[in-house]
Amino acid sequence: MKLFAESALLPEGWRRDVRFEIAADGSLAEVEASADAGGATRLAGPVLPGMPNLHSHAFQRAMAGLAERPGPRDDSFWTWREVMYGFLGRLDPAQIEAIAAQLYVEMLEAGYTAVGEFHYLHHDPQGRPYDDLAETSRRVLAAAGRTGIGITQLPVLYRHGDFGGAAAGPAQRRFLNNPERLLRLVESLASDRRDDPQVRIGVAPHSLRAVTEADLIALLEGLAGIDGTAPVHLHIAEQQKEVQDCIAWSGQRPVEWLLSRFEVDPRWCLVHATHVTEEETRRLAETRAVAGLCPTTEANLGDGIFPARAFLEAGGRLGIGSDSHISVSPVEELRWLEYAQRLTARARNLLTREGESLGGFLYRWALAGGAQALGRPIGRLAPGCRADLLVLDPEVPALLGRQEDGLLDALVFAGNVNPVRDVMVGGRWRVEQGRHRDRDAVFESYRKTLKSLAA
Ligand code: NGQ
Ligand code: ZN
Repeated sequence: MKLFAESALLPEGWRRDVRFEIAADGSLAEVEASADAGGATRLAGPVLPGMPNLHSHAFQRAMAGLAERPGPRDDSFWTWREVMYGFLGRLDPAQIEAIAAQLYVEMLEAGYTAVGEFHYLHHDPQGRPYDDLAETSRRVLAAAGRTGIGITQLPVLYRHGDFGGAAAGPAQRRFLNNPERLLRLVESLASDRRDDPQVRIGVAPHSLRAVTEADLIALLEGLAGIDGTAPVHLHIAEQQKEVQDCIAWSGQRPVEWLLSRFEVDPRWCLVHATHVTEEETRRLAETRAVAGLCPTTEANLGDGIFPARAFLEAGGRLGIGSDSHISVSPVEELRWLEYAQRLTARARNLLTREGESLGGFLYRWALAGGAQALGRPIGRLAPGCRADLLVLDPEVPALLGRQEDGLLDALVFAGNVNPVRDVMVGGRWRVEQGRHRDRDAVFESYRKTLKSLAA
């Protein structure tokens, strides 16, 4: 297949008259700028690489908005978590798949072409493993396959309820595995999907609350025997209480604890490293691991504000995720990353250098960090990478007359009416004129699922 764009964002910058040649395996075979259209299909507007969404708990899409009324006590992350636990206690595998498919349709229409699924809902409501240990993992992969989004699935190791190996509570029993059993699950998925260019399997120790040092060592050692370069994600230092509890237990802060014991490298992604000191910020940047930020969820849960400016100045890498899916929009994540900094510093244009486009900078930065964290050849319109691209509608009022990085500034700061027109993932069109091809059918199963959950 050959495509032609009048304007496209390539790794070397914006280029005009770009011809893309797509190989049968869904990767880009050739990308040529200042080319002739020849017989190539002309795209309807400017082209961007699709955005990776590096952090998702798919099932939470169906509870978005259900925890927005004050309860009898002060509400917090921890009271939200109780609501979330109550919600997930009833989900069955078919419902998990239907919710994930709905979410992935929404992600694709919003311009996310790959997702990092931090998957921990492994067992039945009583905590018994399904006959197939990977039952729910496969359901989520099926939802990704059906909708077409690329996926890095990160089966979660969750073993304990708090720091120091405290016992998990009854609401957490659906999550629990030991390293050996989780590794069996990972190995089975990884061997099934070895030749699927749309899927990568990694691991996710849930948080330092949910695994001990010995668990983490066993997990990483086992993973080395399955896939030595697989991504490793974990939640870290999201809440102040979590930091205080970590200090009480170990004398160290979470990021400090991790960096002093493990060789954190570029295949790691530390999600919501909200509460970090200046020194932790600098040391984390030096590891070249990705800081996974989910600004709309972090705002919704009252987490706090990651020191993104200091982190970027120290050479840090970051990417975005929609996490709880209170919002499914790369525009909103990128915008709130900057806005939180503006509101605390009471200043403007903070996350980039003099003269540089902020929208352009944020979009490129999240492409690179997201691709690194998901461990797949994505985020770049270059030969050998997946053909994951977005065609913007040039007739949307907010983008009218804007070009190149000016277009990205308008997109990130004023793109409230979604201007994503067509979306290709792995060489296949999944969204056309703003609609996912299976939108209606996927929505019907989602409607049934919500109805049965309400009953
Ligand atoms: C999660 N979500 O695993 O879904 C977590 C909350 C926890 C976010 N951190 C539960 N946003 O961290 O214990
Ligand atoms: Zn999370």
